[in-house]
Amino acid sequence: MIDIGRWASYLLDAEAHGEAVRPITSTEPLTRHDAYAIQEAVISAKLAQGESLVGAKVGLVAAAKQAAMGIDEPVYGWLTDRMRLHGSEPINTAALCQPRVEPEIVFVLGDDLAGPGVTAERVRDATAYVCGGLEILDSRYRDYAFTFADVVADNTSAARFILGGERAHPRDLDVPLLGCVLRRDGEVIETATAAAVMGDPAEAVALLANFLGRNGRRLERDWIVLSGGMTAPVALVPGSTVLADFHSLGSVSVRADA
Ligand code: OOG
Ligand code: MG
Repeated sequence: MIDIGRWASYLLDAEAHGEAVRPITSTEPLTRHDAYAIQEAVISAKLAQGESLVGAKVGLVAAAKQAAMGIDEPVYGWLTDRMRLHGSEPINTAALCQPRVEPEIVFVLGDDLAGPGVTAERVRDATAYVCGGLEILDSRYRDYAFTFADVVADNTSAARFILGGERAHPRDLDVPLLGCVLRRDGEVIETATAAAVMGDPAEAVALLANFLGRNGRRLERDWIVLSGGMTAPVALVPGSTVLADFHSLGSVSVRADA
């Protein structure tokens, strides 16, 4: 029997100390079910410490992202209020293990979305607005060396996120055609269009709602949903700034402490 609580504490300790650890599966095998049970225990512990749930994320959906991580099965995780960055506050990288940044199209919901049967069309109906965003990942496993089950247990590397200030309704934009240029200290590092995420990021949100529906959970009104990194992630090195320019949705940036 897997000790769910023990592995949840293992990951929470790594996060608290900003020190990456060995993947769980280097000690014992985990099923997909075990992995999501550990993730659930990690989130429950955060909620018990006073954090609140503000949304969810789907990941490993774009081909560039899957290739970068060597995993081709989508994953989901949870977002809490403590992960959200506002404005231009710099990130204290010393508190993190090994932050990386990726650009995402963010959906903020105006209605609940409960699977099964959710389609991209339903996602658009339930969306209050989309905006550009950056997810700051911070795998608690050394060098991001993990299996599908490890990364699921680790709440899919979720650490921080920041939303851009410009909003639009997905019906007023051609979302798959939204281009994004990712720069680090002015240099272009990655580029993509939103179609990199399952042809349309709304499809990834539908996938997420349908995943959750299988476990009796739903996406809720007012939640923030990160629809998946559009590009390979870039390292957030101390003293650097990563900026994503989104067509029609303005730019979002994150600065790391020197
Ligand atoms: C896993 C998280 C994946 C995405 O958008 O693809 C993810 C990782 O890359 O560490 O958030
Ligand atoms: Mg992501």
